[in-house]
Amino acid sequence: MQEDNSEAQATQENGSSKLPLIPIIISVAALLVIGILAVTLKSPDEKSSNQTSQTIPTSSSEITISNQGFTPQTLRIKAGTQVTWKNTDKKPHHIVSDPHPTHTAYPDMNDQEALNTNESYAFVFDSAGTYTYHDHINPKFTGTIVVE
Ligand SMILES: [Cu+2]
Repeated sequence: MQEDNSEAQATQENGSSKLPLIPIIISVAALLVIGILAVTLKSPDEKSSNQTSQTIPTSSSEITISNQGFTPQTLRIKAGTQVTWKNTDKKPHHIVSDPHPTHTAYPDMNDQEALNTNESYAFVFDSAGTYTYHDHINPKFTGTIVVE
């Protein structure tokens, strides 16, 4: 007898609880649709903000190396500028930070190997400061980059 009563109560509870489920399912489905729409609409913005947060240079500047040395010898740039050294000489040149021969002042900007003819090396200067460098193969060739 008691079992019958509990079953009846259970079915009643189930029956009565099924009715409010429908509006809940509808509202959850609506929230899901809104959420999916929000994500799909937001995703282009997130992609573009990710791109700007990467170390993409704001501008670029080129220095040439010839048998006369670096041109320009002193370069003024704003932080975030990418500097590209291009070797226009017949002989190789190796871009490294001062001092010679340890290159410890700004090791991040040291090129790993020398540039042969028409090869180039690029480095982005993110922080303000005065950076002096030289050609490790011919240390008389020196240059300065002033980052503002
Ligand atoms: Cu050196």
